[in-house]
Amino acid sequence: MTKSSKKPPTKSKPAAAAQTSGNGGETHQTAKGDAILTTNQGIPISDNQNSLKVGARGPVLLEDFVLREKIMHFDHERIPERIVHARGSAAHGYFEPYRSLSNLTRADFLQRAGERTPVFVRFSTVAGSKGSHDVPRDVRGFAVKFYTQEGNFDLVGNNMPVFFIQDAIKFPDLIHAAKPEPDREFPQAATAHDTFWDFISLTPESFHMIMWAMSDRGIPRSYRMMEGFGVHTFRLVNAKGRSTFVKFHWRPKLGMQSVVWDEAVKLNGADNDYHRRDLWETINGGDTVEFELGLQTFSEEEADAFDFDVLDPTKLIPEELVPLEMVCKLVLDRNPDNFFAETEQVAFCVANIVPGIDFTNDPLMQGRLFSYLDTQLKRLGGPNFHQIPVNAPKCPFANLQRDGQMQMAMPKGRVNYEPNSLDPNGPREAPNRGFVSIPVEETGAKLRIRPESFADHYSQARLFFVSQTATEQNHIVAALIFELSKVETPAIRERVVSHLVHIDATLAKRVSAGLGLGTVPAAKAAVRPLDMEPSPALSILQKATPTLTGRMVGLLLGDGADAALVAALRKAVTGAGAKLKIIAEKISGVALADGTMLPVDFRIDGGPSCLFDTVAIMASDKGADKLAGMAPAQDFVRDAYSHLKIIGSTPNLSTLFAKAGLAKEDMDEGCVSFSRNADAATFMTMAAKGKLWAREPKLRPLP
Ligand code: HDE
Repeated sequence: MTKSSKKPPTKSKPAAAAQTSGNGGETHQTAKGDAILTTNQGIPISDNQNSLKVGARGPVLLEDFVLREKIMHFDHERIPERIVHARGSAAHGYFEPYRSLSNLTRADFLQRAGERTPVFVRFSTVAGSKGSHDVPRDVRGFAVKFYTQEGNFDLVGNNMPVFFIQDAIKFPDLIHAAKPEPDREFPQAATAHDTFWDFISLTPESFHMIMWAMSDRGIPRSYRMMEGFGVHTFRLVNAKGRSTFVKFHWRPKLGMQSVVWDEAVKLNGADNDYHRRDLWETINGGDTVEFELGLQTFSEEEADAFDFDVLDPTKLIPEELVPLEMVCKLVLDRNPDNFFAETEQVAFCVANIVPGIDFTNDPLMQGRLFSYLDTQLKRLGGPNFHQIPVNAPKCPFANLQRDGQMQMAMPKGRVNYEPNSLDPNGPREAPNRGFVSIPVEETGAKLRIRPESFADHYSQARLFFVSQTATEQNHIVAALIFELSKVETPAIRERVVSHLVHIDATLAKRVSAGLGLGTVPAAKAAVRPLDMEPSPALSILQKATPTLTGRMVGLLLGDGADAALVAALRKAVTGAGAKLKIIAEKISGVALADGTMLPVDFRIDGGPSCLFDTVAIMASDKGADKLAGMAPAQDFVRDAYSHLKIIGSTPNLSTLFAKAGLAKEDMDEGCVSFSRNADAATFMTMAAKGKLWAREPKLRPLP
């Protein structure tokens, strides 16, 4: 028994927090207007600190309904996490067409230029659990719920335009293989292990997606800086019933940006919530997150003429073949009020579609049409999850479905069936406005078979690889070597390389050399791969334009830095639409040469350089000496250099650079000296170009 437990009972009375009731957010208040705590039954609670006991030290009574209700509710706070895409972050916003798309679709929300439709968008990783880190090498989910006036349309996409498998029946196998291995439950949120690559090596259709996943698209810098895709071919159907095939593309306003692998590894340690925080803080700070919607539209006849099948989700349509028309914008401008109620409970469903949009026979999409409703039933516990505010349509909705767990609606009257004559004002079918599936004719024998037109597994993987810059190709080589070096079974490594041979001979040779393998014979290919025209649109770097908008600049300050230099940098950073964060020895502030104390955002060991897009370091001579002796400052410089960042620094920091392992000859064009205020502009021009790729081969040589 502890001493304190023998003390006489105390009654603490901190201010009671407002307790809102579940129904409509009404707050229970005292006569004076102070909010009071109540149970879920509305009974005022007199003491929220002590359970009901017999005497001060006696047993707790079963009749303590306040305790039992509170603990019962707590015990049930968690719902099953998503089997895939468990970790995600979301935001509210709106969607707005630039022009009417009535020539293509009768979808109500696409008829009028400038008309806003509310949206809720959830970004996610795929493989990791809810509490996993934000920057694993992984695909990212990009799911958009449009609350249109003709019901909810969910475009449940990814940040890559193709997928690993061609048929939904393989999805459980793919995900089992990618998730932690079942006997040991590791590795978490990582594909670098035997079971994943075993499955991949035996599934040649996955190799196009593997090229994407091993590219820098697998390690985005921010949810704000990645593309999104609907993946499958959909249909748009206009008022005349004419159907046009369509691929949906999201393009980030800030341009695409990724991190380098070592940066991702360090980010996951430095800030587990790197992407979540980035999205939240951007919107919380009053900025918006914007994307454009682009459409690739094509007819049935055009589709028939392609070298690939548009129903095959392992294929994309090169933009050079079907150009992209940017038609709408998506603006995210409001964070959720409550993560659980909104981000966790949001239920996307590929089958949520509105009149004017329709499905195709893509067998992956067909499987998804079943899966999402089924998974929501499990996660959200019953058939009424559409009534949860984040899932409910924002247009009137009515039918004769009734009852079920957690029914919140209160239908009146005796009529719960249709047709009926007893409720003439009840909901009726709408033959003209209602959703009508496009009457496609389907015939054929009942078979478990893949079409011949799905048999080419390597041509587009090759297209992707040859469309990358040398730097981006190096990253794919490095990623494959990294991942396969974590695979313990040599035969799996070899089998993967046997597929790479079909994609690109040098790619296979380089990966093989990196793994210490000799010449690996090619796997058996169903169809000989074709050489397609390279598509620059598939490369991040070929599309990049210099910018620092929406980026973060980290300024490490030692004692006594020049206030004018700091001010010049701040002005340049703000002018470029970026944010400046100050890192220093103490969180309480850092003294500048003119005696002013500058507020600090990060203590030095909590603000490593991997958190920033570009960095600067400034100090007085004395401050520079002190920084040189601090390991976190040395790491700050070493990592910034190794992550190919532009580094601005005052000239007195050479000892710090030397201690970080950087000799004079390592000082390249990415190391900018700050001696005059005007140097801030030179630094910013350099930094806007992004990473200094020329530095990379010397730091991370590859076969
Ligand atoms: Fe999903 N997927 N998926 N998926 N998916 C889920 O639904 C599934 C696929 C995607 O932020 C689950 O609510 C099957 C492709 C996103 O809440 C589940 C197949 C694409 C999200 C499910 C696929 C996606 C999910 C798990 C193969 C890109 C997160 C929780 C046939 C076009 C949505 C849930 C959110 C979530 C099934 C393949 C995107 C189990 C069976 C291809 C963005 O229903």
